[in-house]
Amino acid sequence: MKSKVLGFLKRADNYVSGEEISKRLGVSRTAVWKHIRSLKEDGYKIESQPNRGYSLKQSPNLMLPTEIKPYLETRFLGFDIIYQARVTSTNIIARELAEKGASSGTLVLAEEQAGGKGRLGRVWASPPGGIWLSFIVKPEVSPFQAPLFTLLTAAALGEVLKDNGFKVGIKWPNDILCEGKKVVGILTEVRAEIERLNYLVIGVGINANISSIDLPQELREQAATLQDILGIPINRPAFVAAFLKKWEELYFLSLEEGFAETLNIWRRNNITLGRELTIKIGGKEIRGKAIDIDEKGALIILKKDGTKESFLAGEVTLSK
Ligand code: BT5
Repeated sequence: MKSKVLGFLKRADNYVSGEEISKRLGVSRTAVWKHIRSLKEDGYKIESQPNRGYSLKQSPNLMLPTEIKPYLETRFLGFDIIYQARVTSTNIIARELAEKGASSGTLVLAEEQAGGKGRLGRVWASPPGGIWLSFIVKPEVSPFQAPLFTLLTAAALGEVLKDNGFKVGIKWPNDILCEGKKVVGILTEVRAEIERLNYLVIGVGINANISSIDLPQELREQAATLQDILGIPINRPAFVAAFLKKWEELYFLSLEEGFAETLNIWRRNNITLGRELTIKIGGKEIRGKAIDIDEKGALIILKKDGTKESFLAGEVTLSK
């Protein structure tokens, strides 16, 4: 309802009366007034004049549900949005919600994370201006298919970044680079029994409207931000909605017809295949050439001795 009240204010050229909003939405004038008050608390600058009603003067540059919902074109993703300005980690919140039975598609968003998580306990720098989000999905698939959803997420993001004019390269399994530097990291967490996947939490970190000087010094060589590349900020709510739409499209396609097409999109946008690389996993370090990904999303490496080995996880360093 709050989004609908905001919709009236956004569409109005100037003032719109409380009476008109209340009539059109079928709610009381007091209810309208309460939503206006709540919007003001969220940071919307709304002027009220006794005989004219309300006029929206400025919207906050935040990832509020009321900013994202007007762009949403999904079938289930983002129907429930949990927004908090500052969190420890959106993945942690999404997992807690999933444990309490939150529905598939629940989206958690924050402006800033104090304890953003990478893989294997690594830290993800998450200053204000980025896109830090996690969502819960509950596909009826085997737990062994979980890694495919990281690739699906990278494929969807790659497409949306390209639509926005960026040249992207997906580095297996969970990074997206622009101009050779990391702009996106993906963290997929799984809750499963042996035969059944209970839920996935897909965490996505995008260095969107950040200047790289706001990233920790030690990351500046290896990380880039969309705002620095483009020279201007992106429309974060529109970008998030476009990503969720693309993600959902690949999700239904993959569940209905298998992951082949999604993996092809991943292949088209990747910078890993065909490259000499080192992969580190569990204290082992293997060198070789990446030749393909298989139907499980595993990276197939042709080793120096001519044998092949496939990896479902690992840390890849591309050779120059
Ligand atoms: C990742 O881990 O790339 C997964 C990052 C997922 C972050 C999202 S944000 C929303 C959601 N909530 C969370 O708490 N997490 C998810 P990994 O492959 O382990 O890469 C981590 C490494 O990337 C670090 O060790 C740094 O070297 C580097 N790094 C950290 N912050 C970065 C940033 N903002 N931009 C680019 N590189 C970064």
